[in-house]
Amino acid sequence: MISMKVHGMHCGGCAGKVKRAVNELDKSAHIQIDVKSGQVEVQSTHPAEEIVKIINACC
Ligand SMILES: [Cu+2]
Repeated sequence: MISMKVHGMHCGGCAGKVKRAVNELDKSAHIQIDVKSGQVEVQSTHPAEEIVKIINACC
């Protein structure tokens, strides 16, 4: 599981963007986002670095 802090994510819209971006890469990924703390947890079979890259690119 990947657990990371995302800066610049302040509302449900941002969280939705992150979710969509990850799901585009991996349809079966499980994503949990806490908007207040910016904590994002992703369960995916894809390499962590790819997931992190995609999340960083959309915020
Ligand atoms: Cu937002």
